[in-house]
Amino acid sequence: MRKLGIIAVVFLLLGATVPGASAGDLLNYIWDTRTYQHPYPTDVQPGDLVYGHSPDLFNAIIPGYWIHVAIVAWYNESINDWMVIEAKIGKGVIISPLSEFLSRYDVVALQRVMVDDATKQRAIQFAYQQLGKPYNYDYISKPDVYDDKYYCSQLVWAAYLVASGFTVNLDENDGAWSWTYFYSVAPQEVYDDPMTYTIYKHEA
Ligand SMILES: [Ca+2]
Ligand SMILES: [Ca+2]
Repeated sequence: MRKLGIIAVVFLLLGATVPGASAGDLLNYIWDTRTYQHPYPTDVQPGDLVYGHSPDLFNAIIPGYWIHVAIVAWYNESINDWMVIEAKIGKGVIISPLSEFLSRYDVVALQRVMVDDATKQRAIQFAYQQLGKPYNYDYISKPDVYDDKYYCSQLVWAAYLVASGFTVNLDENDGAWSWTYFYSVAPQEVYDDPMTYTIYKHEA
């Protein structure tokens, strides 16, 4: 796992030195051309967290089984799809349809957070307020809650911290050092946190 951490460092340097457009555009091209098939999850609620796993390049970049996480925001009646808010490599904080999100990954999961609905709505609101901010490539330092840039798991972690009045920390090790994740909050750590539980998982 230490090797994966070192790759994360390399990617951090890549993100810091290569013009964001080229590396990000390549990654998004790979995602956009993928069409994994998953049954649409039947039990979805605002505030749920959706995860993706890819078997290849992306798992070398992002340590942990899950390489991405987004927060479910609202149901869009006009396209019959849930909308998720995500901090995406090369794009920053954006809104995406859940069906498009699911199609990028060969394994997907949906989790529920053990808080009340009002807290979930505040978490969604926090994520919404970050729309348009750039992607944060720093997977090493302690992430800021109020930041001018976010990575995927930093966004959902910060959203639930603020929404809960700093009582719900979705980082499994609550910001402690690890050789795999350094001081970051990885998608895997949100998945493993005791305040989240899995309600749907599917492998294409
Ligand atoms: Ca925790
Ligand atoms: Ca952590």
